[in-house]
Amino acid sequence: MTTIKKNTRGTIASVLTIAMCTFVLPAISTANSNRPIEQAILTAAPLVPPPITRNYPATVVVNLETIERVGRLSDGVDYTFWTFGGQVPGSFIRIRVGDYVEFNLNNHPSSKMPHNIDLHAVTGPGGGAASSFTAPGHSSRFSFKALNPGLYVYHCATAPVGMHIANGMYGLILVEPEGGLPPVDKEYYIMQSEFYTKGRYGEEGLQPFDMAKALTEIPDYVVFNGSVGAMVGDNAIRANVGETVRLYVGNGGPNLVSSFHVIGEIFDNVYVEGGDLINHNVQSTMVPAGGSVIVEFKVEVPGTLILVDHSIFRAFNKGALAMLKVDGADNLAIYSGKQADTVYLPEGGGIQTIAGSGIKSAKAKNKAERILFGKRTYDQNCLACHQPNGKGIPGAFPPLAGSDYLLAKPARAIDVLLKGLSGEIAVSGKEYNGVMPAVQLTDESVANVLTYVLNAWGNNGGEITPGQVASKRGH
Ligand code: HEC
Ligand SMILES: [Cu+2]
Repeated sequence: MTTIKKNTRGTIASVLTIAMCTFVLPAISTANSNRPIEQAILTAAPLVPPPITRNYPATVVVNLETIERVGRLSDGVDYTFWTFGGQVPGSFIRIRVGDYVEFNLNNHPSSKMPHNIDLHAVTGPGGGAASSFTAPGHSSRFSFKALNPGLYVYHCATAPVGMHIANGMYGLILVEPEGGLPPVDKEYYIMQSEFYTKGRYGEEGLQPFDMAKALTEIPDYVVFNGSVGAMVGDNAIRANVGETVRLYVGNGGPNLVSSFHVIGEIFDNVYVEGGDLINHNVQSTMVPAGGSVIVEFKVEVPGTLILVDHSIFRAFNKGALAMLKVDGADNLAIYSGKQADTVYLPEGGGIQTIAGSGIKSAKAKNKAERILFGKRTYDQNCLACHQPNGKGIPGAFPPLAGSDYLLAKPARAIDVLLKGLSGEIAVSGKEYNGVMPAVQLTDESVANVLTYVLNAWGNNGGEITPGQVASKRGH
């Protein structure tokens, strides 16, 4: 800093401009040398650099490093990420329309690959790709003028392009319009992308990239900000009741289109595809691979909002889920919380009948077969409520594993199945007050499923025969 000051004999303005920069490469800007020079502030997701306050263009120097490093993809799962700035997604870059950007791409000496950058904000061949092609341990510079405002994806475009993107090489650059964006209370950076690994979702260890899976476009992971759970629990993004929130959302792909949705909110404003068109009152918005969106909403009530790709198996089974925690006081006029939980008895309170699986029940030749067939009936007709392990769900569905109600009088269960059951009962010391619908099963199937239940999960055995069921049915 002192050296810079010693050499500077210009106006006070130029002293200030240079003093604000932490590290300035000698600018080689051709035209318009009275444009002030600034060092771009880069941030790692979910953080966003501060809004630009100047109302004139500047020369903005960007120094971005490509580095390959092992990191966490999910609990127990590591991946060798190729990154812009050491993180996935890459550093957020914020400039203003009309700015002249001097872009320095520095490829870390430890890299095994050459890398480059294609910024969708660039007007020029390859978005800068050829001009920024950089071997390990080298540095490249190119410059561009930001002609169009908007939120743009950048990514590596070194062959094989798909692989460089699949390994994590993408990020966002915001080109603010003249006059900037309207002020909001909170801004966050979120980028969706997929990972294609040799092992299945959750398979532990260092997982290599799987080209075959990438070609078929069936990823093992779909994530926000580079890993499963990057923004959940203590790492959730936050806001307070009454605040306005703006999310800069990108989709690095490489393949999938995102149906971006926030569970528990409605987008007041959507800058469609990151451009000028503003839509209002939107539930889910499409983010193309290699595209973006800006969404804005006001948080009115406290709680945890869940950010998802509403292609919903991606959210709950592949990782595309993040959290926005909203703190503050309840507003019961907008959202009441749960006001009642009562038993629902349609059509005036009679016990309902649910249709059986319709599978023709083969006649069991012996008890072992009866148990085998009974398990199939259980899986199709009982498992949803009483659970695969027979333990039920506390407060809702009683257990069949170790149920004193069942094991005391096994034949009573025939009536439960044929007629259904409702009202208060005690099972293994706990009260239940639910409704078990009558199931439409043949005598064979009732005998099979109860025999299975009596012999499963450590229950003490026994057999129910079709004859017993027939006599209870009364024919
Ligand atoms: C829709 C949910 C549901 C399904 C499906 C269901 N049950 Fe139940 N079951 C219940 C509820 C609720 C109760 C408790 C009823 C009460 O509180 O009076 C119950 C009670 C029972 C009981 C007596 C209590 C105990 O824990 O021993 C047995 C035995 C039983 N169910 C067996 C079965 C079998 C076998 C099937 C499949 C053929 C089945 N149920 C399907 C909800 C269900
Ligand atoms: Cu690359």
